[in-house]
Amino acid sequence: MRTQVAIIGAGPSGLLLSHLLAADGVESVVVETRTEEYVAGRIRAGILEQSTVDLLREVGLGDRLDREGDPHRGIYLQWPEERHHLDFVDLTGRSVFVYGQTEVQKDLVAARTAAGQEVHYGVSDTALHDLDTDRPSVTFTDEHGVQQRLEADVVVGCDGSFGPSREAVPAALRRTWEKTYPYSWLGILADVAPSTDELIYAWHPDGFAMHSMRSATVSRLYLQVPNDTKIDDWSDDRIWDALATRLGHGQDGWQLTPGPVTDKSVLPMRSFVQQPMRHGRLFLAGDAAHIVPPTGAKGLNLAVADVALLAPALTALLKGDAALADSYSDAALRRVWRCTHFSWWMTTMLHASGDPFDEQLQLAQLRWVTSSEAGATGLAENYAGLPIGF
Ligand code: FAS
Ligand code: PHB
Repeated sequence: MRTQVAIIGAGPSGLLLSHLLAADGVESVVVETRTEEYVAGRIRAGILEQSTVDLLREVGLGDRLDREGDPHRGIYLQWPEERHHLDFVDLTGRSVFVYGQTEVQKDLVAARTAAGQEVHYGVSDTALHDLDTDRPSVTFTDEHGVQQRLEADVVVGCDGSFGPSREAVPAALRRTWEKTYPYSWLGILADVAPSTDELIYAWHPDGFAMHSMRSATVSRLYLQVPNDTKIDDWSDDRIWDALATRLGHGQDGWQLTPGPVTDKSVLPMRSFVQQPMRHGRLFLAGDAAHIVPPTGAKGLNLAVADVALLAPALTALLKGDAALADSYSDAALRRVWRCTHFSWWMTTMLHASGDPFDEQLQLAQLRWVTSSEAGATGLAENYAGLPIGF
């Protein structure tokens, strides 16, 4: 098999990259270890920043987003007895959209299927070869158990945090940074109308809580829990009680309305960055190169920003102009580190650490960000998203 660009991973970065390349007349083949249904069903991100929404609209993927997405002007920051709204539109002229990653994935799969994109699902033994030559290739066992070799001009690792691509960069040439946070998120989906019009990020001495949503009838909420939490130790009632306490049920007449929990899971929190995001004819994009704690709603948006930079770089490279490809890693990492810092900042500001000194710093920071236009603008600028070319 031969193509121009071999893409490993059919998550949002892999499929969006294939879509952007096709728009430039560049052919690609995608290989994916899971089934199409499994990838589409993973419950993950919920917030699209302005740049992501703008890009999806530009490339013909914004119709359902505009019909079913929920534009939000900002968020609420809260601590006991206080809740303050930050209006991103007033502060920066940019907004965000609530539109789940599962919906983005469905739109991507529909568009790529309609375009006849070649995607091999259910592969195994994926391996990368000859990346430092101009004839790289990917080998894999296809879903029928047949050994395949996909020859390409370029290989792109869009294979997330557990794929083989990031370690295909020689250890002597790669540098990684990693931070594991001393807490995790317990996330639930519930068939109940959200009790808030926009997201609530709540600091509480018992631990962080967040009220998000997926639609007018489905809520998405999170609780800070210890790292070794067993999901079976958290009954639905215990989850709703903790959410009510931490989100301020009864405060100024506000009520949290519980409902049937349809999904619950524990998500570890970590920051990870690998550089460079390129080695020879291998390029990395999305979670293959970086992981952020979800407190800043950046994971999916960073993946989109990577491929928005990478697609024109590869198109030019395949036409003989290597300038954008040569600058891709440094350009992408500027945004990666900005978003890594913002995600760390939101996480350490909002999660209880048990340290009384930390607690005072966190409350002082929350009071400043909600009372100073400069502080609020700094948060809004990062949360609602920087221009793609930042
Ligand atoms: P993905 O991980 O989505 O996709 C990589 C794909 O590569 C997968 O489909 C995988 O099966 C495939 N793959 C792996 N190894 C392979 C191999 N050997 N061969 C072939 N294919 C292979 N972000 C937020 O902004 N907000 C959130 O609330 C949030 N929650 C999250 C919850 C979880 C449990 C996880 C894991 C992530 C969450 N994220 C969240 C981040 C998430 O949204 C990612 O940023 C986003 O999925 C990145 O997309 P990709 O880079 O395409 O990686
Ligand atoms: C979500 O709705 O899943 C969500 C929203 C904002 C975040 C993280 C997750 O920061």
